[in-house]
Amino acid sequence: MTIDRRMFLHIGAASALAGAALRPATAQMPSAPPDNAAAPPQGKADHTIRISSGLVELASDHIVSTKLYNGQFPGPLLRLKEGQPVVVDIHNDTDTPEQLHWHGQTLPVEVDGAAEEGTPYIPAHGMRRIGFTPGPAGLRFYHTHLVPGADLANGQYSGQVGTVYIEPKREAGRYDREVFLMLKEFQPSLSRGGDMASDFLANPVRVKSLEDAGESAMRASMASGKPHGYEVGYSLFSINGRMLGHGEPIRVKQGERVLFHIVNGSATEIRSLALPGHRFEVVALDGNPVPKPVEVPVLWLGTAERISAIVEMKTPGIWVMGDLADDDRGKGMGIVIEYAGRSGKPKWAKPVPYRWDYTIFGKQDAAAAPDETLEMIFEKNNAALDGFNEWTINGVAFSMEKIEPMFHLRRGKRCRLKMRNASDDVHPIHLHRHSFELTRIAGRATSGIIKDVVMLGGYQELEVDFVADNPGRTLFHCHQQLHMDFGFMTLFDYV
Ligand SMILES: [Cu+2]
Repeated sequence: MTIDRRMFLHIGAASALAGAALRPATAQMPSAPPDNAAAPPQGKADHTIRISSGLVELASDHIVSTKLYNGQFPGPLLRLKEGQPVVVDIHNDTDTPEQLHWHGQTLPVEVDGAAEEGTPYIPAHGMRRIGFTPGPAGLRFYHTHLVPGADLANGQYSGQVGTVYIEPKREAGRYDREVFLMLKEFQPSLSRGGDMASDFLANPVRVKSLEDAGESAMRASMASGKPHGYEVGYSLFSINGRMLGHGEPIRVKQGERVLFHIVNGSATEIRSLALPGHRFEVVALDGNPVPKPVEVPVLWLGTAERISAIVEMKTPGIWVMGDLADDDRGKGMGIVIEYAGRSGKPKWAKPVPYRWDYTIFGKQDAAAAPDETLEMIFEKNNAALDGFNEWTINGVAFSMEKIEPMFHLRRGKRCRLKMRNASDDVHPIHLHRHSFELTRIAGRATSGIIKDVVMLGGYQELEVDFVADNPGRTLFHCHQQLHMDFGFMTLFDYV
């Protein structure tokens, strides 16, 4: 893993604010066709979410002020039942309109929570009542969905993240109890040059044509005197809103099988997680049971990815479950696992080298043939927007003024997205309102793994298939907030 904190350079808040002017206010409302959502019923809501500013006590000496759901971080865990309609009241006590996105659910545009698709805003100092039928089952989450641009106090840089668990009819795997973990950083700042892990994906064979294109674009930008585009770094890290060593430990008994439901709630970061002396049996990715549950020593989660994994507690002691990056773990990204009857200082040990490979959880047979294929190439214009990198899909940076669909879907058809990454960054690619099946990763065919976010490695290729079965505008974007906000987004519509 290449980590270089020396590259890290804080820049002043003034520059950040100056950059904010790059992006228009997010309060505009695109005209969208009316959707198939029925008006929510009257009476008492099943759940109430209140957006307001508040404090998060990450540690007694590290208290941050940010926007929260119901005054807490993470927001309340919402347990829903697959197929059982719910009514949710969302109150916005802040001065700016908000969007609340139900990540990973197959919902209508009216409630999905993306202005670009046509979801109405939750007005400042106002509220929206929404009704929907939850699904698919499994680990989902909810988060704000704005375009903060250079304003690192807003969007998913804030504390507006919460877990949704949609109870399935049958749980994957035998376990004794569930533990939910929300991984999240606070106090973001802009830096030049990143320290993000980028060499952790399996089969890291770069596609020559993509590498040549990306590297020559980068060389040309450097030759013209541009520095590296801004990245975002953080000074505080937490699991379930507490820095390592500052919250309650997870208390376990020897022989217990604990099902961890882990959400990467970061705006921009890719996370790893290991527990010395233990292995994770991955049973679901993004909430969907995998064809082949397999034990691995380390988990990797791109921004917005979720993993459900069972750990058999068979190595008694007091352990740190945490990020592999010493710096991030040292600043809070971890949680203590405490066996009954044991005491002492929590121990950390670096796991064996391991590369993350989605395909080990899938089937080797090829997926069904698609009805149509959409080709996409992702490119970076280094530092092109006042020092921020601009991102394009097929040469187009998404326009927040036009909000135009670029790809057109035919209802009922199986659509393949063939993606090519002409940059050296890892991109957690996300599709709204639909789940997709991984069909080819870095040259290898796979099938049976259903997700809604997937990491595309630097200079690599990726194919996913989905069935166009949820009419209405559908947003597709990189879930790295800084990439999404500066162009890496597009809209699908149905024809
Ligand atoms: Cu990206």
